[in-house]
Amino acid sequence: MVIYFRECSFLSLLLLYIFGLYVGNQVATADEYDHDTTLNYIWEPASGPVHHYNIYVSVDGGEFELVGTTVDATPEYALTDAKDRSTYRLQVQAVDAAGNVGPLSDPSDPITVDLQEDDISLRHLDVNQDGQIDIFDLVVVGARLGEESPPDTLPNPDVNRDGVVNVFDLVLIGQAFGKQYETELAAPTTWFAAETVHLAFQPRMLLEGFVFVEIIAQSESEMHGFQFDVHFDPNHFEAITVEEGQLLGGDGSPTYWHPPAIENETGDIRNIASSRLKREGVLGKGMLAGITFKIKATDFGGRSPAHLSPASIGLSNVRLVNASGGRLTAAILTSIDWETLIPPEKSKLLPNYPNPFNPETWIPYALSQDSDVQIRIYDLRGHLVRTFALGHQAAGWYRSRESAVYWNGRNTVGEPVASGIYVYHLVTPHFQQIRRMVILK
Ligand SMILES: [Ca+2]
Ligand SMILES: [Ca+2]
Repeated sequence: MVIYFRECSFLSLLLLYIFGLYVGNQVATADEYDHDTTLNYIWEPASGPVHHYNIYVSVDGGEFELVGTTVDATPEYALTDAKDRSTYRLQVQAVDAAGNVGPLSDPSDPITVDLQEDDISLRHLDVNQDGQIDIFDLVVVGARLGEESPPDTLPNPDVNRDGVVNVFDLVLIGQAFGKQYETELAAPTTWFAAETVHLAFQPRMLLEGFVFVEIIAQSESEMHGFQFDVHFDPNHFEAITVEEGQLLGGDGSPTYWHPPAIENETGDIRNIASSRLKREGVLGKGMLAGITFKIKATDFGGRSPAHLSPASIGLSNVRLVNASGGRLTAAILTSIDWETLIPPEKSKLLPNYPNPFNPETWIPYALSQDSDVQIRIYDLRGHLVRTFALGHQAAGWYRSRESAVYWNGRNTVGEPVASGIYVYHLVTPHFQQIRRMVILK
């Protein structure tokens, strides 16, 4: 928004006293309205019995020409359709009911219309007109990439107003990410989809002293874009890189990945964001983004990350968007189980879950060293019911549903076993442990 404000004084005392139609001090302002510019002029009324005013305008130093009159004695005039880069000066002349005309006022100070000095205005970048530039604007552009977009389209994803929605519009929004401005427009109602997207951190060990933290989403609703900030404890971590995950582009759709800003001094990574560049959204489970951290602690010898708090990395400003620009509800599991990064000091067989169960359960365990692993299931009479030969496995934790042993409650020949107590037995060359579980039917 460009506001022009000029004031000039001009007077002719002689004419004032003779005609009473002298026009006093003049103030001119101009308001920008999207493409065209309207210059709104006001001036101090003439002292005599004014019927209306004549308006003379000079464009770019040319002659003053009569461009119109006011409808009555109200001392204001709107000069519409002023051209960008042109300079305007105004003179007014009071006219009384009998047709007597006063002298022309002195010319106003020149006003040059210069829309180009402002980059693309925030108002254009704010596609959904809610007062801030963020992923909600980006997804509208991403969903309409390649379309032509007339200037009067609302909302208009063609933020640079060159007539087509393309990557330049994406980049402009990306550059303004996080900016806000005052708007008198009512914010559009952001509706929330019924489905919840589950977000969680999943750490993976890289080389010793480095960890790769995935931000995983599980969505039963079509997701089109995301934006969030990550905070981390700068005493323990240094963020090295942030990379996009595969979820949004997993079906081969291109995406627009907004490179986030890493601030290691404060422990912030701001505006991690991406949008699909297709109309359709995507659902399922996968990584939104992955962050490589260096773990700073000097005592981290690959043994115990116990000094790391489960909340040492967190998410905020989470915005998940569907292809219609609707907001998906996010359920965020932020605590990180750092222990899973480091193999336990001793191998262990962990309680199966669920227990009791019918008919399926998961059997978790942990290995202190690389081992050949078997899990055997016996009934209480000592008969072997089922054997899981897991082969040679790396030291570490096997306790998620993806990594633990899954048992469907059937024996070696595929028959469902009877209700009752069963024993499960972890066997490695270095370690054995037995636990009990109960099938209730
Ligand atoms: Ca917006
Ligand atoms: Ca454009």
